[in-house]
Amino acid sequence: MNELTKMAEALQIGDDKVVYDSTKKAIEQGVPAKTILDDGLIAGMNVISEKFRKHEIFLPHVLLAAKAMYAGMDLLKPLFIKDKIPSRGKIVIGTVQGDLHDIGKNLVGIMLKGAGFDVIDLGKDVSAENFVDTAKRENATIIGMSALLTTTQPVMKKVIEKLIEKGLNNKIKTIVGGAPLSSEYADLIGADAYSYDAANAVVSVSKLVK
Ligand code: B1M
Repeated sequence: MNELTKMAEALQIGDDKVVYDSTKKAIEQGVPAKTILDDGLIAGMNVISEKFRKHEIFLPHVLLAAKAMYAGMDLLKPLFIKDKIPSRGKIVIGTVQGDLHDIGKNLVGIMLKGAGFDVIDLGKDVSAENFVDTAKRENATIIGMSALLTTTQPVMKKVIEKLIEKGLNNKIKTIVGGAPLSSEYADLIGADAYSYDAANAVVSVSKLVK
């Protein structure tokens, strides 16, 4: 069994020790970080997502899988982030209020940092006020919001409404993402960009800062 398959299977049973070891081995074998992420960690999490959706597994199982995912992501992080790149712009990111899913948002942050953006990560459960106030205070030109729940998506609209209310919508652009979102939804709420994954978020943010 190769390290990527081993990693994906270990992630599914929440074995963070094996995920850590096989991520380390794959890096040592020269497997590209993006391949380890996509074909190892995300592949494992996709199986968890499907089983959770079908009610074949329950929340504690998903929590263990998330912990195992982080064991691998922590090793990959430095490989995506290169030192001393001049800043290409400042972006405030976070998972919206009421939502505790942060794996995807963290990946977006890692990729943006790796591409030379200055990233202020507000974490999860971030209120509309916090997004807008921080972006204003820090002179950020972009707010990036993540939502994984259909019930928390509307917070993104609140952020955009606040920017308009404060006359900041021309200065601060918004990008949204997360599994339940679509470009149609992004258009509907007036977001400036939508991205379906972390690599694409870098492309979209690069366009927004131009
Ligand atoms: Co939850 N969960 N969860 N969960 N969870 C989902 C989202 C769900 C779809 C599962 C399902 O039922 N099939 C479902 C939502 C249904 C819905 O709203 N329609 C769900 C539910 C219901 C819940 C709870 C309500 C369960 C409960 O309590 N009964 C609860 C809610 C808690 C809360 O937030 N208030 C809950 C809890 C949890 C855990 C805590 C156990 C855990 C999260 C741990 C953590 O994040 N630290 C968890 C997990 C892991 C999942 C699934 C299985 C996997 C999510 C994940 O990390 N994927 C998820 C199933 C699914 O998404 N299909 C599910 C891997 C990650 C790399 O992908 O986050 O999609 P993703 O990010 C991608 C892209 O979406 C995109 O790029 C990323 C990387 O490529 N992207 C952006 C994300 N943000 C972006 C921002 C951008 C651009 C791109 O620009 C700024």
